[in-house]
Amino acid sequence: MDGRSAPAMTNPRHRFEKRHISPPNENIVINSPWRPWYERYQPISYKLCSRSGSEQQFRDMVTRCNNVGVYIYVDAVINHMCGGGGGAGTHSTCGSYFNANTKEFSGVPYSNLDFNDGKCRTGSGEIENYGDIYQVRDCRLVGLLDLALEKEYVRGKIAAFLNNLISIGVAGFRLDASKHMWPGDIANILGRLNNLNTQWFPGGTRPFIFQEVIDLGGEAISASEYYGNGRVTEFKYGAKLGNVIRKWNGERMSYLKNWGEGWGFMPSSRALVFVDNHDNQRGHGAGGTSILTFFDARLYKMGIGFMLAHPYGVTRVMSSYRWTRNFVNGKDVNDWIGPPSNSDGSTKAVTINADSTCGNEWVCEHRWRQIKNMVIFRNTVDGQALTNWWDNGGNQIAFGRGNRGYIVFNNESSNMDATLNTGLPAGTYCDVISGQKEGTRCTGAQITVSSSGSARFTISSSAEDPFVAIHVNAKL
Ligand code: QV4
Ligand code: CA
Repeated sequence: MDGRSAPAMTNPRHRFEKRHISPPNENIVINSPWRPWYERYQPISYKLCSRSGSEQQFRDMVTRCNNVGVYIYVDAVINHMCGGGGGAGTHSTCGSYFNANTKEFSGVPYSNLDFNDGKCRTGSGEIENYGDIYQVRDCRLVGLLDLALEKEYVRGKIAAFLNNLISIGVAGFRLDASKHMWPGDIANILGRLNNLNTQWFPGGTRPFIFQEVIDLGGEAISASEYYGNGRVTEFKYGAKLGNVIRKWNGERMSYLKNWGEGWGFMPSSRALVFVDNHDNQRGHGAGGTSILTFFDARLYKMGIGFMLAHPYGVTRVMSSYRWTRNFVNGKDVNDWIGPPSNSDGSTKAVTINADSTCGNEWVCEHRWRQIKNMVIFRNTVDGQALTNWWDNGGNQIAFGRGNRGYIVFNNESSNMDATLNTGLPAGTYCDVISGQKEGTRCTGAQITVSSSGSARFTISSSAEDPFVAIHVNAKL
């Protein structure tokens, strides 16, 4: 959604940063009476103008980001156009005419020949049963007009859209609603894509692809059907990690010892993982109430800290805006609220305050010191195996990443005082959670690693953040 991104890395030593952005193409404008965030998941054409700005502004952003090594990944909504109830007119972000009743989208153009309604066999035309793979792929997802992706014409239009983005300089795509597309149709479209723009990427570089498939088990469609096309979202990750950190269902952090495939997740080499996403942070999509978000900041930082320290998967950090939740019978009836916006409907700028937090109601989780520093930790330990696991059988755990980094959590209601084998070279390290290394000093806690590699960790159960992380790039 608006502003969603992968984390910022401030350390120039790091190779690059990735940033996942909201759908940039033309979408329906829904005034009901205020504009919901989810209108961006209802395409009207593949022109590049949205609440986030014009095509020129988009090109300018991609160019400026690429020039400083911040690569852009576009959320590509190619399964469908707007909802069948979307009406007719030019209430669209670039003003293209469309008619949802006759399935005419003049900005592409698509006509009624380009949709799946003839193929869908349900009475309502909607997906009624997720146990039927034909319904899931050929019927309408929540009323959204389902594109006939087996058609040469439709494939060509989508490939042209994605290739236009590649030529502008984007580095890859999240394929929205991939479960609702046949893996073979996705493969065909991907086969038409150009290599990345050589102004910024080495010749022959393919776009990075990750497919949104919600597979919590128990459905007819499995994530594994999509491995051949690229990475796949692993939704079990955030749902289960939320239970562990919240200590629900008898879960404890010590059970994380075999986190990953040992928990029934897809192979690490296939997985794209996250603690929360733009859907499940507000009760859409999958995961339910266990999902950790910025609203539970203390637990959230622990969850993100664990994810970024652990070697499993390609990780993604959420970046959000604040809204006021209003739970009615367990459901947030404000789950539709769109991004901070100006009176003309455009999205408010992400301003940066003097203390480096964000203004205008942007949460900017990726700028939180603990999260930003854990991204640096992840880059520092990249390629190292998980080593020196320790736990107390309950909710105190610790592990290292070879001789590059070490992290310790105390999620108990009692204080922790333990001397642990870190595997790190002897020396004094800055804890990058309570502070960080600045010049020749630590702004937060300091940890001393002995010549044998051991160090004493004392973590109060009431600490602002009950975890400590050290790595070789934060050594004095
Ligand atoms: C409603 C009724 C329909 C009816 C229709 C009539 O529910 O039964 O036919 O009106 O027009 C919005 C409304 C939804 C409305 C629909 C069509 O919330 O009530 O249907 O528009 O008008 C996001 C939101 C949806 C939103 C959609 C389009 O989450 O609420 O629907 O955008 O604006 C499954 C999928 C998975 C999906 C997840 C949410 O397998 O793919 O649900 N996740 C992705 C995105 C998500 C997005 C979509 C897919 C669709 O991450 O953000 O949905 O692009 O698990
Ligand atoms: Ca479909």
